[in-house]
Amino acid sequence: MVNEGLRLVPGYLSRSAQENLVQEVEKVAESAPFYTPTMPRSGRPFSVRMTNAGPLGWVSDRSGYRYQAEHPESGEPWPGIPRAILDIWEDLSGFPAPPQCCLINRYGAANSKMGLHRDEDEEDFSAPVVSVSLGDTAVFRIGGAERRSPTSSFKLSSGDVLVLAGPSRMHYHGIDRVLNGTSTLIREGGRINLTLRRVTRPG
Ligand code: MD3
Ligand code: FE
Repeated sequence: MVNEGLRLVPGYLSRSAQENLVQEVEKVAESAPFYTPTMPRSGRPFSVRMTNAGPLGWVSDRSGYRYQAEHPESGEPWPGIPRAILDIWEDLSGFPAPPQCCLINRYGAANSKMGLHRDEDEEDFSAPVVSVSLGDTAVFRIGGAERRSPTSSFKLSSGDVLVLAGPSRMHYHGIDRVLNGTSTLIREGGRINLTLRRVTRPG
């Protein structure tokens, strides 16, 4: 089966739940502002801005990709993962421990994308990844275990949740583009993605 373990839950979040999550993201960003990560080695800026909640945040700079407990610009610990986000993980992940990282990706109204990659900076891959889409619709692409594996693409709309368990957890994926003006959820336009992950080995 192609993308075994992938489960898309369209329309999982009501409009009011989505509005609440945008408010929660704004609160997180008050203590941990969005920043522009840069690519390892080249230092080229990402087109997506990022922040995190939870004990470990995913960051990228010239030195590489890694998880760390502090915001890279302020040096402050990341804020806790909001209850409403933990609830989504509890309902859909099927995993007995809470997420350690909530990466928050902010796609602006123009030309933000994310190239094909694997989520492989974690120590432990046994837990699923849970992804929540808010705001403008994204064209999402997913392939297989190798970069050259065939890919397929589908749209992720505001309120959709994607659960990546089993083999799909390690599959290549990316965001080809964001379709401007497809949602009224975010006043300034664009898209927010929440990616929930376990990072360290259990025990
Ligand atoms: C498939 N984020 O932050 S979400 C990322 O929309 C990331 O911002 C994208 O990929 C975004 O790493 C894609 C959907 C997603 C997230 C994690 C996955 C798909 C995935 C992990 C494994 C396979
Ligand atoms: Fe990813």
